[in-house]
Amino acid sequence: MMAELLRRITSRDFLLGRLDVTALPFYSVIAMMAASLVVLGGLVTLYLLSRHRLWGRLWREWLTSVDHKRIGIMYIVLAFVMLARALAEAVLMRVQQVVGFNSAGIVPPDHFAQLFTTHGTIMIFFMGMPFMIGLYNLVMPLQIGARDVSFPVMNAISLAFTTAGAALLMISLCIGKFSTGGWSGYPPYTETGFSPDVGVDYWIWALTLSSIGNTMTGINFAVTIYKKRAPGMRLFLMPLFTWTCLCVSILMIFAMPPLTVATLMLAMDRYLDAHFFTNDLGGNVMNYVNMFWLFGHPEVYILVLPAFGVYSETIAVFSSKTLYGYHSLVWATIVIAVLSFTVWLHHFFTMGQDGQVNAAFGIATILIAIPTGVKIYNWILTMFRGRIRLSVPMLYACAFILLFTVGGCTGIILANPGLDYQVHNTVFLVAHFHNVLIPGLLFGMLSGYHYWFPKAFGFRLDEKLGRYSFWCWVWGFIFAFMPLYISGLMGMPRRTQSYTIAAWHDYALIAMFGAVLISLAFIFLIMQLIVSIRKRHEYAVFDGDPWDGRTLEWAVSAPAPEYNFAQIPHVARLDAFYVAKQAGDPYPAPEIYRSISMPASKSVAPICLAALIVLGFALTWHIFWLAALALIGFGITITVSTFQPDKEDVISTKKIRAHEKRWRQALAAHHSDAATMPLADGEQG
Ligand SMILES: [Cu+2]
Repeated sequence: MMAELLRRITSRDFLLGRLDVTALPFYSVIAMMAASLVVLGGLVTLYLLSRHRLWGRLWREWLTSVDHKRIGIMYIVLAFVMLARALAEAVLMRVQQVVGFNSAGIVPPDHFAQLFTTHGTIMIFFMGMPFMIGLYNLVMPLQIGARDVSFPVMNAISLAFTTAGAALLMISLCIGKFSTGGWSGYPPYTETGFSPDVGVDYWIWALTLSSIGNTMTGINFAVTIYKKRAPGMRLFLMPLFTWTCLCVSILMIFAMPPLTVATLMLAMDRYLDAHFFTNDLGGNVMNYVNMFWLFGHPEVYILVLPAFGVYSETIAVFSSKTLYGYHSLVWATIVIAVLSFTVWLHHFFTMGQDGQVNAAFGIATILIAIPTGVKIYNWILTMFRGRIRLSVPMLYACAFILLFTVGGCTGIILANPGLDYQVHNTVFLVAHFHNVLIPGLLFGMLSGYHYWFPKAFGFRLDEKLGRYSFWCWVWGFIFAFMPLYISGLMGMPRRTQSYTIAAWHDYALIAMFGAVLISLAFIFLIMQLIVSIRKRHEYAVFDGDPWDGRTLEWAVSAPAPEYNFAQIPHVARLDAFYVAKQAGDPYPAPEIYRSISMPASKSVAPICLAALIVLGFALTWHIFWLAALALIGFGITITVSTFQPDKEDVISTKKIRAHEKRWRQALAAHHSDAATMPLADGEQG
């Protein structure tokens, strides 16, 4: 294999590898426009940063920061940017499926295949994962009464890995192409025989980098939860959101490595002719398929459990009630996490194993409905006879309960191998997983976004625009995906670019209308952000508890100070902060203020980011000298950083006392005119 590598290195253009002028996206007008948009967007961002002289602040306060709250916010910004692109691609695909009836339409097949591949890859790895990791980063250390995660520098480096993967996806839009092999990248199609160009290589390195980052995040979060809880906080006193974080972290530790291994083995097939997954020379496609779904099914719960965590917080808070059946909810979460490793084969019921095997995995799949059902009942019973406030986070929770249940039921249909033979590879499946992942991931993330935004930035988001966006999401989802159940039953294959069957056309039209509504929902979200920033003084919630919260993150100012807690709280029971509020003493002043040491900013993460982007790009284009340089640069950076003693910023007693004083004055002012405060009136009646 080494000889093969040497031959590859010497046979191509040494300096530029496969890179030449044909890499520019001249193959389609739409791709050209998209590439121009990305370049333009990048240039405008650079211009604005320079004009407002923000480079220094960006570097000092954000890029080199190891503060879990700032890292969390950066993850969420990444998720929103990538969501914008993947939504645009979704609309384009829906338009194509309308105009592609009896016609070639506007998007050529090769470009259409890139669209469904990038859409899926982004939504899973660069929208869903960063969004939920971002929320956990922002909130989990506060919820357990910690000052930061266990490994703050590694946290920043994990973000660098994920961002490097996302950057490769954006670069692929302008230089070269992306994979046409779908988000799951099945060989043998993704082997060099069928996909010789750079697309699959972009996909491989984007996924490899992000999966390594996610494994590190899993380790970091799990250790943080085990080791850094406030005194008195037993595991069964942790808020549900933190519980889901623990389960998701363990899932990531076990599920991400199979993906890293699968993509690296595919890379060995492509770069070194290794034949792990080819059809000949002893390779076997099923090796890939099993490994991919050994990651892929737990991944569903890595994405859905965080949303379950968010809903468990928002439903309790906006019903002004203790979460119903806390213990059963925790156990249901654990059972789902364990079962999620036992069902991967349902992703390939039709791949030729015998009926006994299919039956076993079908039954295991249906079993997951039991703990999930327990959760749905717990949430409904939490709302029962509660004083419900229908604020935006709660609206998303209600929509979730209704819509997710429908998605769950169609999942039970698909869990039957016999039925699966009828609808597999049709848009019925597309309808099902969007029906699970939009209410069960995206709505959860948006619920959490509205809920914790005040904690991150110190002001609330505009309610009215939030509601507009919410209704567009809900109806957009219904119109975009419910029709696909019907056309799926009528046999419309997924990933259809062009067709001649009239019966599918009307449903495609309705689905396109839904996609337009969803883009409207996204526009409202952006408008909401702009309007809320403009009105930030009117919406300010410096005292830190805008929703009458129950958990520890609401017991500090908003935004939280960099050290989180002037004095680490002692936790003796569930909802301790809420109970203390009822007793009239929620904010005990520390007897004595002490100075606090926090890990100082470190430039290792942004350097790693640059090295990893170059590494992925150079490997994709076979520029091996550059790849070697980037890898060596990355190695040296990490090694040097490891042996450098971590510096600490000492926050003086004076500074802490000043912040605490200002905050306590705001608290006192709030409580003297509580009647005029919006949205916190649930408890006054
Ligand atoms: Cu699955």
